This record gives sequence, structure tokens and C-alpha cells, in this order.
Amino acid sequence: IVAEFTEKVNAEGDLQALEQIKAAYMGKKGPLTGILKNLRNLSPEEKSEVGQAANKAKTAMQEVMENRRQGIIRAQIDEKVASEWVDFTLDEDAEKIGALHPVSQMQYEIEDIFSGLGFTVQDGPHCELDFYNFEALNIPADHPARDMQDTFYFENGAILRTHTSAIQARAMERIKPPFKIIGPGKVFRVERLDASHEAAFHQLEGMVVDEDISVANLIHTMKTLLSEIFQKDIKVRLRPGYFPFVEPGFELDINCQICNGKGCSVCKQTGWLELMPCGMVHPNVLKAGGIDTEKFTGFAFGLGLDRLVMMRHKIEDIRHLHSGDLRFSSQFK
Ligand code: FA5
Repeated sequence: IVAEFTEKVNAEGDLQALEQIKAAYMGKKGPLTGILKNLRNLSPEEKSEVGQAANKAKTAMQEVMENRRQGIIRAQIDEKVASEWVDFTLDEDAEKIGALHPVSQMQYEIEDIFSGLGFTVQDGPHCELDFYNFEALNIPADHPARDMQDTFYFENGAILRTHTSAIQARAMERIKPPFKIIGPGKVFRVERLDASHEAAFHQLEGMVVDEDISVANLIHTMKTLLSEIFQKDIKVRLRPGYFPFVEPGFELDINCQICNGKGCSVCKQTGWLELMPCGMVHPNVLKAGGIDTEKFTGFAFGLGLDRLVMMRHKIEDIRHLHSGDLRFSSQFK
């Protein structure tokens, strides 16, 4: 009985099945109990001999059983440890802790600056309707920006937004003036990629609508933002620029004092760096957003975040930013 029991027990790998074997051999109906029950029918000599043998067998079986049980439990623990093993002492892991991408760092920093100025942060979808990206922004049907060459179209006519100005178009439906908003996010364009052009990049839109808003407010806000970002007083200049959704529209340039005229090839030539298109919101845009143009005026701007990051860290090629190359991104912890 012991030999048979031992063989069965040792071949079993499951705790529950093990209990069943134990019950079959050592339980009330098992052969061992049968022998012990039968003792009273035997002669005194036989009783002693068989009794001793039966007890020895019982002890041996209990031992076999316990050993196997421990063996199975240990194997289960070993397996768990092997599959869920983590070495908390490994230094290398500490180095692999991630950090915010430099574009995210810049975005959150600017969000903080504007929050301090009373702006709220607005959002909108990447996959956008023609209406919010173009029509509500006074961009006519024949405008070149709508061209298949510049805009990613889905088969159903939806598009990937080409600028964060779509966020202001949506925001005007939700909130009523006076308001001060920013809208950061990813935008997409069919571009010929080069050192300063990506097909997916980041902008940060800003829009202020109130009574008596003028170009002076625009310039003051931009100067405040730039001196916060670069931590010094920055000279700016406005040149005329054309965007259908602003009138007048400007290109805001910053003085090359930020890179001492050395940081970029553009500065070497002109002493000014083109940074940010902006302007007074076109009345048609306000009207599309349901805003009373007799009472309210506004300004808006669209900041290219990736280019700003390039300027700050003197990065010569925009394609490094989203290359996913850890040798590059681990420099910005
Ligand atoms: C616009 O997208 C306008 N919506 C900005 C605007 C908003 C004007 C509100 C007036 C009022 P533009 O196409 O110039 O404008 O892009 C704005 C900024 O995005 C650029 O100055 C530049 O910094 C950045 N940018 C444009 N194209 C790319 C690109 N392919 N890769 C990286 N950055 C880009």
C-alpha cells in the first residue's frame, strides 16, 4: 500500500488532487483504516504485529504526503518568483525613469504663464471637421491651405486639423465673451520634411475677446509671455502678415538678443527671428462664433511650440524632436 501510495503521490502536481489521493488511501474507506478496523478479529500476537506495521505505514504515508505537499507549494512559489521577479537594487533602472518631452515641458510652462494671466486652457480633437478648421475661420473654399497637398483628408471628408486655430473656433461655441483662452495641441500638415518642417508638430493658440481690445493689448501680452519664457526683456516687432482669420494680421519677430545673434542662421542675416503669427480677430470669425462684433473685439496668435523648443535648446533639426531616439530625449530631464 505504501509503495503504491508513494508512487501516486509523487506523480501528482496539484494540491487538490493530492488531497483526493490522501482521502482514498488514508480516509474512512481507505485500505489502511480497513486493516486497523479488522484488528479486533485477530489473535493478540497478530494484533500487535499488524497494528505496528499499520501504524508504521500510516506514519510513512503521512511523511510522503507532507513532503509532496511542500514540494508542490515550493514549486508554485518558485514559478511565481521567476515570472514576477523585480530587482529593486538594480541601479540601471533608476536611470531609465522617464521625463517630460521638451515640447511638453514648454507647453506646460506656457500654460502656467497664461493661467497666471487669467487665461483658461481649451482643447479640441485632432480629427476635425472642415467647418472648425477652415469655414468658421473665414478661410474660403478656394484657399490654398485646403488643398490636398497641405491637408490630410479622411475618406469621409473629415480632416486632421492643420492648426490650433480650430480650437478657438470650437471654444467660441462653448464660452461667451469676455474671455481669455489658450489652446495647445498637435497639428498635422502634408509637408516636405526638412530641418524646420515636420508633418506632425505642436502649436499653442491664444485668443482674447473683450470690449476695447487693441493691438497694444496684443503686443503687451506677447512681450509678457516672451520675457517669462526667456527670462529677460525681449524686444519684438510686428510686420504685416496675411491670415484670413485676422485683420490686420502680423508676423511677430523677436530680437536676436536671445541668441546674441549667434544662435541661428536667420539671426546672422537680419537680427530678427520670425516667431509668431498673430492679429486682430476678423469680424467674420467672431460672427461665426456668435459674438456681437459691435461690442467686442479680440486678438489671436498661434505659437509654434517645436520651433520655440529648438530656439531654447539650440536644436538644429526639428526631426530630432520626435525621432524617439533616447540619446536625444534623455538630454532634457
Ligand atoms: C497658423 O497656423 C495660424 N493658425 C496662426 C495664427 C493664429 C495666426 C491666430 C493668426 C492668429 P502658420 O501656418 O504660420 O500659422 O503656423 C504657425 C507656426 O507653426 C509657425 O510660426 C511655426 O512656428 C509653426 N509651424 C508651421 N508649420 C510647421 C511645420 N511644418 N513644422 C513645424 N512647425 C511649423
